[in-house]
Amino acid sequence: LGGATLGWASAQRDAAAEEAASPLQSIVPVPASVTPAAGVTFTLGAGTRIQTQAGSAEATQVADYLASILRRSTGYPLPITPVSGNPADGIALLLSGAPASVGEQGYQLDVAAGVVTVRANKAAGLFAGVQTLRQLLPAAIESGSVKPGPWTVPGAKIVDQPRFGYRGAHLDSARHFFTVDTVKRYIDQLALYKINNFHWHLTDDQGWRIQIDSWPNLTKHGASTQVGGGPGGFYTKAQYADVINYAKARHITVIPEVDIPGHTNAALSSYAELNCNGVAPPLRTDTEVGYSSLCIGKDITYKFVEDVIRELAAITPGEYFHLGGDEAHATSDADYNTFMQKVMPLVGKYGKKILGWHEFVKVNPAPPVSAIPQFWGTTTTDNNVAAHAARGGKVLLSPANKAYLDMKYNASTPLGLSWAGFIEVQDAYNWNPGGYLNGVNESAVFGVEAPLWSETLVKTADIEFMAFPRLPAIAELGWSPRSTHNWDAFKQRLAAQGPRWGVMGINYYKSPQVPWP
Ligand code: TNX
Repeated sequence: LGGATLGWASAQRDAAAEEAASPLQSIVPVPASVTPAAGVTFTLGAGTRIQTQAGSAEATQVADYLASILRRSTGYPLPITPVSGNPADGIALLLSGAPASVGEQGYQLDVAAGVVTVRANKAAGLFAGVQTLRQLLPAAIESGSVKPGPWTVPGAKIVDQPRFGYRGAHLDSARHFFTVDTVKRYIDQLALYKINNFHWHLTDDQGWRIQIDSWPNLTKHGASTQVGGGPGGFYTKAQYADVINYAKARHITVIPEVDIPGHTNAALSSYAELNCNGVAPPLRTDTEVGYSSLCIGKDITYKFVEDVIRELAAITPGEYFHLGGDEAHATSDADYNTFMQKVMPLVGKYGKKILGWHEFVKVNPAPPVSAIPQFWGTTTTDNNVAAHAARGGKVLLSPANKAYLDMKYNASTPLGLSWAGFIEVQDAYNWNPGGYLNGVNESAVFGVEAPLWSETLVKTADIEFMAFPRLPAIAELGWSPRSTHNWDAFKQRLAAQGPRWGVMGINYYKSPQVPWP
């Protein structure tokens, strides 16, 4: 092959002709452009070093991350050194020389016989390039113990950048409590597929999971159970900060969600004064929705909400705060409107922008145009969401019948729910975020997010079974150009991920739609 950059499709064909199962054809999400370099191979060896952009702590952090993955399975020392001049050996991570077109999150990856170079404009791009490099190495690179190798990378030039700046995953820690370690493991898995936002559902009817100093009974009482009646749990502020830092080192921003005014039984049970009748209801461990509401007419409700937003915003570096706002069936429309008009400005007061489940955009006067509705419906028309887009607002897409990772794959799936239907892997993949909702075209799409509700999920293996392989499908919809969308090609790439998940101990669903090796 010459030096000319080929389109994705022709690169696929040429690579297919040369080498049947090249890792260059198996990258998920598929890169915008891959140009194989025939006959060229880089081999990671005992003497390989990782060079980073001199003087960049962020680039060095990416190098540390890469080294920590590669050292485990190769056993090589992989020292990290600042680059000087034009790197001629090892793996180089450079914040120079990337095309402007790859933006802040994209990268260029060049694999030559002697040197692998990742170039990006920002550290986020280096991090994305490192995820691609991981997938170009043999599956055993993901092993937690030393393996023999050889550690080869096929020669190529990859130029890649995301379709949407926001690619999210959500986890419900309220219905069932998940330990910090479980959350971190999921965050590691998100990073592998270039997801850059973690939406953390921290409160619901069955449990309040985040320490709030000014309202201590929220966790003392409100965190003490979960669906099914187990002991529940909560995150201290220190644990929350630990997760935020862990995610940040993986270029993932944490978005906390406090779901109000509905989905609040745990809070109402913790403080009698938050109830209109002054009586605290018992804690709930069932999975009903739509029965609880904060008391819209009481002043203390807004003191409570402001305290929570203030304390949580203060420990949240990300731009967004998620207000929930869904399924407020126990709140009248007028009360919902009153509530949101009072509460939305509090998010701005503490320096954050508003995210919410899409119902909140119905309020009048309309939310600020910077607010983002997260569409979770099962229809392709929503007039209030379309009106928000018509005002110039952006929309986050999580259609429940496509993107909900808690829906069963089929009738015999042991976990999950089915209110939005069954979602096989092909269903999760076969939709176009940029043309899904009427009145919400590509330019109005903020991004894509895969929610994972936990009514039926209690442990890491459960999370993984529902997320894999659908999470990578949603990740690809968020990252890869629309022109690459092709189920037959995607299912092959997905199949090639299976052995990696095997090495990583990920409990994935072996969908019959995917030709697993
Ligand atoms: C609807 S999606 C809910 C959640 C449930 C979920 C289960 C949304 C905004 N609300 O409270 O956990 O369905 O799939």
